[in-house]
Amino acid sequence: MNSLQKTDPEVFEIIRDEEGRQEYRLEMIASENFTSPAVMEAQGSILTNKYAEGYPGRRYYGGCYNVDKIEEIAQKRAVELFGVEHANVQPHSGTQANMAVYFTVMEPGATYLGMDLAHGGHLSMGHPKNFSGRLYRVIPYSVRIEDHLIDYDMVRDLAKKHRPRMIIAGASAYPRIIDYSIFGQIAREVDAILMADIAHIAGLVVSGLHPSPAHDADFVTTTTHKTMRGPRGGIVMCKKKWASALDSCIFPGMQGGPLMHVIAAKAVALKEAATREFTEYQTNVVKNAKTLADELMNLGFKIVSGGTDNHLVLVDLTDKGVNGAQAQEILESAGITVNKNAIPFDPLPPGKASGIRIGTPALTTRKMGTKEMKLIASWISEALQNKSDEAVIRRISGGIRELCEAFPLYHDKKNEV
Ligand code: DSN
Repeated sequence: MNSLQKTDPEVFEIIRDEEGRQEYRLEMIASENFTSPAVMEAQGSILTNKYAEGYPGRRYYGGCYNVDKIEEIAQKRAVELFGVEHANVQPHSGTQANMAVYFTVMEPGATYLGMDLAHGGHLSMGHPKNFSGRLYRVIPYSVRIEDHLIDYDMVRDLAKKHRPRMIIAGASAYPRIIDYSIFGQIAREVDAILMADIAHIAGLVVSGLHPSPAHDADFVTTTTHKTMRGPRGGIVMCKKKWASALDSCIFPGMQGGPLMHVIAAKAVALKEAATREFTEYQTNVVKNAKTLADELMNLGFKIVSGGTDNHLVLVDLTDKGVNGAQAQEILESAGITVNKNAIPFDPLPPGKASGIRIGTPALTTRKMGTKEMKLIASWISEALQNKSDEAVIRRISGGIRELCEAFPLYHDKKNEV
């Protein structure tokens, strides 16, 4: 960091402040995580200097022989880890990965089915201001009112009625197992393409803790951060028959030069994800989320769907006298970072929302376990009940600081520097 400090002390100081925030507060955004020092080293490497438009062996620039090897390693590791026929590791993000699939299989105006954003879907699955909602006719499906599980009958009925070109199985705020075999059956019944967006659960999928869509889906998209714990970025995987159309859709179709430093970091993360330690980590992520959900229920909170099967918990605050936005702010002041989130059939607009989404991937990376989850649940409850009591919030924030000190972040990295 020395040269950054000299060249740009302003940016250096802000990064240092962010280091403090990450170190001493509880990071519970379900889509965030802490990458390994090795991933950051690859991402911060001189590969950022290289242009490499095209694909390994077929570049538009000279001097690509090293980055070719890196991209081939990343592709091979993705194919092996996810058990797929083809992988493109160039998408800059999860939304770009989804866009690549849409552009590969649909013309503007085509119809697709996606999970309703208000029921756990993602911006790139049909938000009216996103390309996904502006270019296509989106038919949203939702969860059932009685148990908050995906309404597969509704998916089938809508698919038969609208005959979509594509069905998307995937979500960014759904705490339960997604049944890809039912989605696959429905897609086959109506001759639609099935795309699974596993951005949130990819780490669980490769660790065998969530069923894999590799068999049923024509395309699988993911991000490489979140539970995968790699650099920010995306990957698209598909059956062989789509490989060449997909690749040319990504380049030259929608992206220019790939970010080779990020692709190197993806390769490192994919290697890490193939280890026994990673499977143990994912097992603990789920264990921690279940403990958090149980403990919050013991403390009188309503949890969407009555629990969780994965890395996240969706808390329904409708009977707590605070909305999601207020809860996010109160918890932030105590030192717990979460995000406001719509709950199914939410009476409030998304800017306020009636829930919060809490995830365990980042704290589990710090090696926190079920004991710490119970403590955190009690702090969440206490903070929300005593929102105007500064002494209580101060006490909780002091407890959080001590807890964070007991589970230091990146201590190995600091020793290396
Ligand atoms: N914004 C991410 C999330 O928080 O779920 C998805 O891209």
